Amino acid sequence: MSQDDEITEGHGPAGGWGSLKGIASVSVESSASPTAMDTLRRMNKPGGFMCNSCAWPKPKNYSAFEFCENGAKAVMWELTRDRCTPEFWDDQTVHALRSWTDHELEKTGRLTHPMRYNPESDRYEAVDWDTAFREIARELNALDPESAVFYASGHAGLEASYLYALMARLYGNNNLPQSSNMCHETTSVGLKKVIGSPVGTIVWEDLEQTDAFFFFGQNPGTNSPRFLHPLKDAKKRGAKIVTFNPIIEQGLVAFVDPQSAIDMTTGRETKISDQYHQLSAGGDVAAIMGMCKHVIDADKVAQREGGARILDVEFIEQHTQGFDRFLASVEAAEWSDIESRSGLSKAALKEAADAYMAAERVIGVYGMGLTQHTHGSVNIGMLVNLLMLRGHIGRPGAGVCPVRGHSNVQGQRTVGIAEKADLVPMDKLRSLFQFEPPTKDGVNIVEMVEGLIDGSVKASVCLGGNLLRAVPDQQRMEDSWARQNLTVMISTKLNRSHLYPGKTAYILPCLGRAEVDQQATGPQAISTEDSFSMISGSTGHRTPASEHLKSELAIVAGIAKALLPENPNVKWDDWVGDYARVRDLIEQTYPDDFRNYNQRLFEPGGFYRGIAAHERIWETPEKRALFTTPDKLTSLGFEPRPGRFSLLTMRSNDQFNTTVYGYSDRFHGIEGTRDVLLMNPEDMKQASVEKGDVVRLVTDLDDGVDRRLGGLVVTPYRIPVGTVASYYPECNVLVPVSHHDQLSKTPGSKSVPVRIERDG
Ligand SMILES: Nc1nc2c(c(=O)[nH]1)N[C@H]1C(S)=C(S)[C@@H](COP(=O)(O)OP(=O)(O)OC[C@H]3O[C@@H](n4cnc5c(=O)[nH]c(N)nc54)[C@H](O)[C@@H]3O)O[C@H]1N2
Ligand SMILES: Nc1nc2c(c(=O)[nH]1)N[C@H]1C(S)=C(S)[C@@H](COP(=O)(O)OP(=O)(O)OC[C@H]3O[C@@H](n4cnc5c(=O)[nH]c(N)nc54)[C@H](O)[C@@H]3O)O[C@H]1N2
Ligand SMILES: [Mo]
Repeated sequence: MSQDDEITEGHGPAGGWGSLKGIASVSVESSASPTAMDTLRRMNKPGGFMCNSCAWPKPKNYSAFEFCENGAKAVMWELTRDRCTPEFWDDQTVHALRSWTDHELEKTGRLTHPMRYNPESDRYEAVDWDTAFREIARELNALDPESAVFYASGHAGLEASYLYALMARLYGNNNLPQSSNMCHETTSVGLKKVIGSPVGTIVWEDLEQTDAFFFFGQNPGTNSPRFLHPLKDAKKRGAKIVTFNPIIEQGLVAFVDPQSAIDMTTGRETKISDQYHQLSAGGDVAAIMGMCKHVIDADKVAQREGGARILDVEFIEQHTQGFDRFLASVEAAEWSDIESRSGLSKAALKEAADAYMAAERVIGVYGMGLTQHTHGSVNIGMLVNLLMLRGHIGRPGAGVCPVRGHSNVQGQRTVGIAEKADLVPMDKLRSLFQFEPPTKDGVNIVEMVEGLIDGSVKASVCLGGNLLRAVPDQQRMEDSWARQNLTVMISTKLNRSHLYPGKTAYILPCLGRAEVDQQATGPQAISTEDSFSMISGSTGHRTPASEHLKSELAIVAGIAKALLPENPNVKWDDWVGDYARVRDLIEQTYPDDFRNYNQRLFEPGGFYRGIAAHERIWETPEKRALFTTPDKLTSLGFEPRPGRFSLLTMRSNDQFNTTVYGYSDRFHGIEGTRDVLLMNPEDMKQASVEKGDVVRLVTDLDDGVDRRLGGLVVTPYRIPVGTVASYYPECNVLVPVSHHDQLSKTPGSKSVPVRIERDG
């Protein structure tokens, strides 16, 4: 290979000095306040505030620095001294700002005033809160309630989220889509279907007892770095880690603990993965099928030779259904299909199966690599099949661990932000608030996008997020979004969604998680639920970024009070004055989950909501856990053909979703740009492109819509043949809204069929 064909690679372990440099550079880039470090020390501890980044749990025995590179960046970003004030608009128009990058938009700093769009000047202008609430209410009341949507992005706490959902239902719809519709909805639907639980089954103690972690498409180094600490401890105990991922993720290769003085000064690394299997995107069904085939074969040998059974026969008999059919499909699967669909050899899968069989207790971890496919639910069913062969659900040290995204994304679902009416205890709402809750299901994100395109969605209220940038078919969305009668964005920073204002458009700036939330009865706490279903209180200590900010809860209540008729059982002012009263309502609505909510708010590590499948109680219609039989060995929704590649949209370690902190993705070895296309050198030959060529991707789907993204620089990379990768959110113009998981409608962002063309 010539010098020019050199493969780009990630460098350095996760953690270590690289993470401190990463934090330092965001600190400079964001102009974070000099006292930001004091704030970081209070993070994720009782009495402090809960990280506003990801949903990884907080241990009971917290350390002095209970934060990670990712969380520190998110906090620094929020604690910037930069402000996007009304004067910012003196020199800018909305249309001119469309040429700015996401990074430049957010770097304008924290929003300081409620702002209303003026179409004549093409600018946002400051407005007072009462006017904003009144006009938003007027616009919403002029519509059929079915045409308004209330989105939430997983940032807001349980109290504001409960009231947000209540407001939508009092107004008259269940149109409450959430960011998890683009994320772990596959879990909410697919995992629930097979084990009766829409969330993971493990708790913190299980991490300390397990013998093996199997990682399928989750990247802790970038997306949940605090996970690396229990992984390091597990490795010390001799536990094994086996990873399936098309891309080499540095955090799954090695870790230097930034909290350990010895590790830092000596550079001592903990090797994370014992086995790293670079499968093709969408290859998990086949890979797991191959492992199951090895396990079943080994069990047959054991039976023949009179040895101990490999399968947990008792568990399978007592707790599951569908095993015989699944067994038949394992026996029928051909190794040639398994190898070609997974991109892995029979021998590699034997190695993985051996590690699986050697472990008494196994945890299956997964993330977007399983959920964001056309057959993402099939992926999850397969992982559960594998775990159940040896009874690895609902016993110590074993279980299934979906790693959730936003800090309260799981909790928002728990307290009623749900578009599906049957997930909400409507009888409780009816008796508490004396109204008739809507019974019709609302829209999820895919249906919302379809509704925006066909014009049936006429108003959107967004509690957090940058929805326009996060959804599939982004280009088609931009025009449709701006056709709405009303857009309301409750935000902390300026983002692209603000630049496509509806006929009436508001940006409502809210407090950040680290800031003091002062109300009539004093400073308020909020609460969040993490990936392990632990609920923790959070109290901000910082002076708010502007005196004009309101809390998310106060903004929701402000809109609701203006919007809805008087109801003696609905006391918006009292609830804003004292959030403990909202927690009482949550407890009354969900008594099993939130028993003694206010008393338990600050228990170290949080209090446990309880998950039935953890106790081997299966809340499926069959009252059993289900083995599922896949109808094909791939989670892709398309077949290979010459010139067609499978595009995986990825995250850099310098971004939080649509928030781009900077352009240094050291874990992937990409510096100074995000406009890259990662390709296997073999594929480069096939496509007749060379390193440095500028290409465009065109979505390879015949539905009459032209989807293309140019300006991408070809970068040779260690990635399986047939799979190419580029960054999210830039690639969202390429993801067709119709390309989603069949069961849950989660967009298939990890496997988009594309062609490669020369650009320019
Ligand atoms: N720093 C940072 N932290 C974050 C976020 C962020 O953007 N930045 N986002 C937050 C949110 S909302 C979420 S949902 C989580 C997301 O966290 P993750 O679930 O980790 O999501 P991704 O990084 O999108 O993808 C995970 C991994 O899947 C792999 N993958 C892709 N396709 C396949 C496949 O077909 N099979 C397998 N086995 N693997 C595949 C990718 O290479 C990648 O390593 O992180 C949260 N935390
Ligand atoms: N192609 C592709 N598309 C994807 C994905 C992918 O992997 N590939 N991932 C999907 C996933 S997993 C998700 S979760 C979505 C995420 O998509 P979004 O919901 O858009 O992501 P956020 O990070 O919530 O959005 C960032 C904005 O939230 C606002 N914000 C930040 N903090 C707060 C706060 O405390 N309160 C309020 N009210 N606002 C705040 C800021 O204004 C900021 O601009 O994108 C999805 N889209
Ligand atoms: Mo997410």
